[in-house]
Amino acid sequence: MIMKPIYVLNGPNLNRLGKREPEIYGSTTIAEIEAWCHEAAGGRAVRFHQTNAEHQLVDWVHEAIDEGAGIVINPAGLSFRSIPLLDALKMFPAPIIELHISNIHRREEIYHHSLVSKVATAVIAGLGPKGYPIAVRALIDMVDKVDRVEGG
Ligand code: DHK
Repeated sequence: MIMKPIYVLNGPNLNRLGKREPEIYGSTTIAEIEAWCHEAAGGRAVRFHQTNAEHQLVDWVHEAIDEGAGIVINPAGLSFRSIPLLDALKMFPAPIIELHISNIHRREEIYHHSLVSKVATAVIAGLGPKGYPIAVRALIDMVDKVDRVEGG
């Protein structure tokens, strides 16, 4: 059985990880995080993307709707205001794990209400960059349960 890839999608400013507010986001770069995700996937295909453009993130969600088994998404600042991203994620038929490096609920009020959480299967916030491989493992466990049921 050919297993569909999982998507790890990242929103604006995450390309600056490593230099960006290290006291909040740590010093790990997005490239290091991508490597961790591939390693955590244990051979399952991972499509890892980052963009500063809302429309590109929406386009990747559309691609995942057609080709993906599950999504880990750090929408970054788009978490709180993007109706287009929410509308795209509503169409996604499989598990979604929303991830934030920081604990957004301990930060400024503007970061407290994620629209994406309304459609996420699970939310991880505050584990730092190591949240990514944890999210990948958790998503694969969720998806494999579905595959096993469907695949028999
Ligand atoms: C990353 C961002 O860029 C912020 O806009 C979010 C999130 C927090 C994170 O913790 O990964 O509010």
